[in-house]
Amino acid sequence: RYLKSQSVALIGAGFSGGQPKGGVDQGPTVLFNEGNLVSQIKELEWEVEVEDHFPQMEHLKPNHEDTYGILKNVEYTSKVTHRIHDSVKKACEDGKLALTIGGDHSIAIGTVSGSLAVHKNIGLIWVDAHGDINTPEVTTSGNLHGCPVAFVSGLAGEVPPFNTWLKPEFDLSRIVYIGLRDLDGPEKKIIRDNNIKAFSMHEVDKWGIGRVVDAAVKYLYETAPDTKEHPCERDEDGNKLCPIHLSFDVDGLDPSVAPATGTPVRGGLTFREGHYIMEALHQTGSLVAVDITEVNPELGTVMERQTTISACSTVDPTPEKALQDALKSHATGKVVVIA
Ligand code: B3U
Ligand code: MN
Ligand code: MN
Repeated sequence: RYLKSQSVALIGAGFSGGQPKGGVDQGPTVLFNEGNLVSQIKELEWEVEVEDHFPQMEHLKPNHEDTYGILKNVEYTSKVTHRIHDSVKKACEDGKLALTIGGDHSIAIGTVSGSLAVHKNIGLIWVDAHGDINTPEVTTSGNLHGCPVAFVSGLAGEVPPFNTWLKPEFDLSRIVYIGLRDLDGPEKKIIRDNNIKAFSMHEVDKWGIGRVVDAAVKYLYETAPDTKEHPCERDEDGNKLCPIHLSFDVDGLDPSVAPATGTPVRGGLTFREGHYIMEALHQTGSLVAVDITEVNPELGTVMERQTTISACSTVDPTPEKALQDALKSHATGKVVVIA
C-alpha cells in the first residue's frame, strides 16, 4: 500500500552515545553477522539493500564537554541522528521499508523525523519498558535515549545543535505505547497531560496482546489527520488508513527473552507477545519503518547474548513462532520477520 516494492532498506545504526554503556554500538554488526539478518530477510522473499552501516562512527567521539545542561553527547548524537534521518527519509521516499538496527534508542530522533518527513500522517507504535519522553528539564540521567519522543515532538524545546536540522513536528496524538512498566515521575505526568495513548504491561495482562495491538492500530487509523494536502488512504469500506512506524526497544521484552540490553526491567512481554506484535503489524500492510534498538551483545553471559540475538533475528518459518516475522510477505501472505 505504501511500499513501492517488497524491498528493505537496512540501516545499521551502531550508536551508543545516548546512554553510558558500551556495546550497544555493536548491535547491528552482531545482528548482521551472527544473526544473519540480511540472508534471513532475503529468505522471506524481500529484496534487501544495506543503505547505511556505521559500526562505530570512528571520526566522531563522545567528549565530556559535549553537553547541554544535564544532557550528554548532544553534538555527537545530533550528528549521528541527522545521518540516520537522511537514510530513513531516503528509504521512505524510495518506497522501501526502512529497517533501522540500533544502537540505543536515541537513534529514533533520526528514524521518526525521517519517516515523518515523507509520511505526514504516519502513526508511531513504541514498544518499550520505558517512555523515552523525558525533556531536558526533567531528565535526571541526562541520557538522550530516555528523550527521543520529547525531541521529535517539540516537547524538548529548542536544543542546539538539533535545532539546526530537526523539525520537531511529530504530533503526540500519533504515538501509541505498548509494554510500559518503568516510567519516571515526570514522564507519567507528561503522558497524562498530553493524553498520550498508552498500553502498559497492566493493559497487556488485562486485555491480552491481540486486543491491545488491534486497539493501537485502530486508534492510529481513526485519528489520522486527513487533509487536502495529505489525504489518507482508505480501505474498501472507506475507513481511513495511515502508514505505521514501529519503534521496538528490545527491553520491552522480558529479560528472560532479551537479557542482553542495557536497562532490563522484569515483567515484560513474552517471546510470543513480541512476535505477535510484529506479525499483526505486518498484516496491516501499513508498516513503512521499523526500528530495533538497545540490543547490547556485550552485556550478559554468552548464552544471554545468543538468546537476545535469536529473539531479534532468527527466522522461524511458522507463523506461530516468529518475532522475526515482522515482514510478512505482501504478495504471498507468508509471515516474515524482523525483531
Ligand atoms: N527513564 C530513564 C531510564 C531509561 C530510559 N530509557 C532507558 N532507560 N532505556 C532515563 O534515563 O531517562
Ligand atoms: Mn527505549
Ligand atoms: Mn527501554
